[in-house]
Amino acid sequence: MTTPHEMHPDEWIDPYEKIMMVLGVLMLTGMMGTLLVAAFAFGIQVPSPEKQVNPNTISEQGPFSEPGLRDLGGGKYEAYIIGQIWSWNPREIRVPAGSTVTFFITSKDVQHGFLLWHKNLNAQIVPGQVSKYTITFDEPGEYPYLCHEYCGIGHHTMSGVVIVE
Ligand SMILES: [Cu+2]
Repeated sequence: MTTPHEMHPDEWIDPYEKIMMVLGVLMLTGMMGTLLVAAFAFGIQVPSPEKQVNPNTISEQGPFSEPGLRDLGGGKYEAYIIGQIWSWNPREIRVPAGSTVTFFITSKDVQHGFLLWHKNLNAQIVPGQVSKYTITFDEPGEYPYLCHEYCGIGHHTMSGVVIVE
């Protein structure tokens, strides 16, 4: 029977284990490379918060004290939306077809999720942070928005709608 100190160093690691180690390092390197190329060559980055607000005072001061739509002219709008248990304020937004709406969304209490149907808008809504997204609505119709982050017993009632006329 051979004892470890009699083995040649090449035999200390099982060949299959050696293959798995090499594969593991290759995969990690490949994935890290993909991540770096996506982040720096294609500029795909995690969205950073637009700005920070104090959830305790948003109802009294700042743009969230009057949630809703602002008409900037030329088909451009801003929508200030507050998530709170268990509703969105406002529940309805109306814009003409062809409008570009920049959404500023924050939460008054716990973490919510903002999902806008038929559009590529899916955001975490974190108290104290403002999430900002710009969406163009070319097609008339109804675009419901709802909470997709479980926030308590009335979570399923947390919905609203963008009506494009
Ligand atoms: Cu919810």
